[in-house]
Amino acid sequence: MNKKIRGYYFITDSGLSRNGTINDVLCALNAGVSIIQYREKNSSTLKMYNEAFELRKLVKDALFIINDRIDICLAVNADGVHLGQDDLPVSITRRIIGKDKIIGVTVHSVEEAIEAEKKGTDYIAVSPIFFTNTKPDAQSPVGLKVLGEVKLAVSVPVVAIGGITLENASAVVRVGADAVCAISAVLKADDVTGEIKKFQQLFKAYK
Ligand code: TZP
Ligand code: MG
Repeated sequence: MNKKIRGYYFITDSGLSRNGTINDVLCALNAGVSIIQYREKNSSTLKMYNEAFELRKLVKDALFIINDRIDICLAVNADGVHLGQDDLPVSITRRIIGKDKIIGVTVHSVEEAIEAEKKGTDYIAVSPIFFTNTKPDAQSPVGLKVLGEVKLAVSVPVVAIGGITLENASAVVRVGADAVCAISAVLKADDVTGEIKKFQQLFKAYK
C-alpha cells in the first residue's frame, strides 16, 4: 500500500478557488498533505500543461497526480493519473504510462472497485459519498455503506470523496476510508491551510 495515500487528499478546483490554484496548492503543502491531484476542467491543453509544469516544481515530497489527462501526466512527469469510469481503461493506461506511475480510479460500487483492483489500479476513490454541488455530473450519492463494503472488498487504499465536511468526515474515516477529499469545504474557507489541518487532525484521531 502506498503510505502517501492517507489522510487528507487535496484536489484543485479553479472554479472554487479564491486565490488561484498555485496558491491553493501552496496552502495544501503548508498543511503537510501527502497527495495533491491537479483537476482542471476549464482550461486549454496548453494552459493546463503550463500550470501542471509549475505545480510539478512545487510538489516534491507529496505525490502529484493529474486528473483525466495521461498526456499531461507524462509531459510534466507527474507521479500518476486519476481516471473516471469513462476514461481509458486501467490496463491501457498502464501500458502508456509505465509500471512506476500511480493510477487511481473512481468507482461507484463494489463491483467497479473489484474490477479496478483486478486491472491494476493503485488506489480507489469512492464517489460521491454524499450529495455534492462541486461536480455537476456526479452520480447519486453512494453513502457510507458502499464505502465500507468497498474497503472490505479491496486491498488498495480507498479514498472517499463527495460532499464531505468537517461534520461528517469522522464517520467517513470510521467506516474505513484511508484518505478523505473535501474540496468546497476547504476552498471556501478563509484559511485553507487551517481548514486542511482540521481534517488531518480529525483523521489522526481515528487512524
Ligand atoms: N469527484 C467526485 S465528487 C467530486 C469530485 C471531483 C467533487 C467533490 O467536491 P466536494 O466539494 O468536496 O463535494
Ligand atoms: Mg475523470
